[in-house]
Amino acid sequence: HPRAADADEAEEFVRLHHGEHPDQPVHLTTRLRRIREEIDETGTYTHTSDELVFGARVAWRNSSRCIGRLYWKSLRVLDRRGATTADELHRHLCDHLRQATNGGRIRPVISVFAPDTPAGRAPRVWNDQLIRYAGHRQDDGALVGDPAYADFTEAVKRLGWQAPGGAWDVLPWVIETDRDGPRLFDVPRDLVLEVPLTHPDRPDFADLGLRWHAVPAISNMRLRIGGVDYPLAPFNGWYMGTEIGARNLVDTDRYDLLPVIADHLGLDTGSEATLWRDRALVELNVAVLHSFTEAGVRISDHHTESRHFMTHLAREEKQGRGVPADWTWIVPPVSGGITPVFHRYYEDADQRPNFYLDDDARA
Ligand code: HEM
Ligand code: NRG
Repeated sequence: HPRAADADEAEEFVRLHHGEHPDQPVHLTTRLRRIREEIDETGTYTHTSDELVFGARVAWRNSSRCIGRLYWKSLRVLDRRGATTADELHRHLCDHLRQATNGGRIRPVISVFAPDTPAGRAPRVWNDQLIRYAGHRQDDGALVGDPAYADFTEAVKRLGWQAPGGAWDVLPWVIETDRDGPRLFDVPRDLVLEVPLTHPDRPDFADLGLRWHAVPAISNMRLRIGGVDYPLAPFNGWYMGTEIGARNLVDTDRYDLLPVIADHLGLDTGSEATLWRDRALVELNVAVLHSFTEAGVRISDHHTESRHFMTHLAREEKQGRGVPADWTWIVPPVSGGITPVFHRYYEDADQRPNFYLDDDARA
């Protein structure tokens, strides 16, 4: 569904950009008139490089579910609007991973591909993150790998993916263009940094064979800037340890590992009141943070990230800006009450630019 740009939203965005860059050489009323003309003629308009960079950074700043926003100004923005073929897209996605991973010194990066316009549909990837593990349904009903990806795994198998069948198989990319339809691409192994999990004071923890990938790179959110939709704009920062140690490896509909870890630690699982789940959970989170740090892969713990978010709130308020935030996402999934972000409430608001999931009712 090709889309026209919303002229009022364009104006609001250009005014915001101008207001935050008072020394910009671009004349506000001239730019506004040019945009109106362009939309009248073509149904859309093209962002300048400065507008694209600012728009992507502010979309992060406005992401009310994200605790990591202190660094919003440092987002590295790769302008990939010119890429059209699946091969070009593939090369740029590889380059994204290379620049983001940076040998473990992870950098926040976004790659912005072509927008939807009345002239044509933008390219897409089917993957919801650039790096994820497959989930293989066995004949006996058991599941090997990440259950959250069982349907996606079946879809890529139908497209011809030859799955190794292990618990940690990195899923291939499905890149879809109007010209070629969906095409499968393997993610080059050397671009996927992974960390095997070890525990600082339990040498045999490594025997569990657990691991996780270094870079979380969301690729299914639409970036909306000034009334223009960029359906493919994958972005990444670094992990907060709890995302891996309290959710991905722990949720009962994900790797569901607490019973395995409790058993490994020799905990008494006979009664909930021994808090064996909580004890296993803490040791797993210790292992995640320890392993990433030892491997030289940037990660942060939920106490530090919560403090940084409080700093962000203060800094933004000093700039005269509110910080829209969703308490239910900001508060970490372990030890909520001993982090400062727990002890207050937040205003939430749908401020633009922003990132949207396409089944969102909003926008
Ligand atoms: C969500 C941390 C960078 C945009 C989150 C969540 C965490 C987090 C913990 C909640 C995830 C969950 O519960 O599943 C961080 C950290 C970063 C970072 C530590 C390090 C720099 C970024 C960047 C962007 C971004 C660079 C965009 C440019 C978002 C968005 C969500 C989110 C849109 C909500 C995702 C959704 O609705 O599923 N972030 N983030 N974050 N973050 Fe960040
Ligand atoms: N919980 C998801 C990732 C969501 C976004 N988290 C970030 N984003 N840290 C997971 O893969 O566990 N980021 O851009 O850094």
